[in-house]
Amino acid sequence: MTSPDLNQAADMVRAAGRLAVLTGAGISAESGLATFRGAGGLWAGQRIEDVATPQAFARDPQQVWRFYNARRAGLATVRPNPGHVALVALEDRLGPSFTLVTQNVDGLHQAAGSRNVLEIHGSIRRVRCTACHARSERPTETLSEMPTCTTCQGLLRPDVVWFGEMLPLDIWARAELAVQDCDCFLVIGTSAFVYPAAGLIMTARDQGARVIEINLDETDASRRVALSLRGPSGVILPELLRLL
Ligand code: BJW
Ligand code: ZN
Repeated sequence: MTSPDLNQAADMVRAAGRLAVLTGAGISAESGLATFRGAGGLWAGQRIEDVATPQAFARDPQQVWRFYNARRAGLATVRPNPGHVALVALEDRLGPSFTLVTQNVDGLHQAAGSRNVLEIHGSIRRVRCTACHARSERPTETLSEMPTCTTCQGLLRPDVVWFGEMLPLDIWARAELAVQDCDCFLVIGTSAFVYPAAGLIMTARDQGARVIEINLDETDASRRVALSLRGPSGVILPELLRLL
């Protein structure tokens, strides 16, 4: 099934020398992971803005670790969906002219086979010591509610970016450069509520890129984009790819 909008999107993608992509929690929804906002959001009864903060961790690290441990355990059984897989195929076609920027911390792009992923909000599969700042990969093991560093016994935290924290500067710089330099920008499965990630949409638009949104619903970004494709990314992305 094709629509005029999908054909137009395919034209824009085909014409793009350089393509950048921004993904959010919505691309992983069809893998069974909850999104942050809206019905069935992640932290029952509480807003993510109130728990994903350094203040919440300082106040009650066990409660924050319970939240992240539950999500880490959930990752053991989830698999990438056709949306993730379609982005691998786009990277295969475009090579270094393709940049994938993700707000997601779930690692599903890499699990699908994407090679060059800019994780601007970190990774739930990694931990970081609050004392010596050493990072380590802990992709699958079960962690306690007060996990400690094997080197210095400091309290570990998830290696993710909470509200009020800086994004990893080198990764963010690469994301900004790619968006400043792209001809077409695909914005997939994000509410465009959280900055500075949402600001990339204006960066792309202001430098003349064609911005295409793929989302189930209208978002804060919808009125700023050239084209909105409404529907599940796990269906739309493979269809788009088929038209290229
Ligand atoms: C589908 C679908 C399907 C569903 N197919 N679509 C004003 C006041 C105070 C602060 C600020 C302010 N203005 C800006 C700020 C800064 C703040 C911010 O943005 N706050 C907002 C509340 C306004 N930002 C920050 O603090 C950032 N740092 C920063 O700015 O540094 C500079 C600074 C330093 C010091 C002081 C101040 C500034 C850091 C932001 C960190 C965000 N971290 C989180 C948690 C990561 C770890 C974890 O996962 O636990 O990142 S919050 C959470 O939101 C997570 C996500 O990456 C992020 C974005 O969410 P996303 O991906 O868009 O998900 P949803 O659920 O919102 O949307 C899903 C979408 O999918 C929906 O649209 C659905 O319709 C769609 N969908 N199924 C297609 N099948
Ligand atoms: Zn340490």
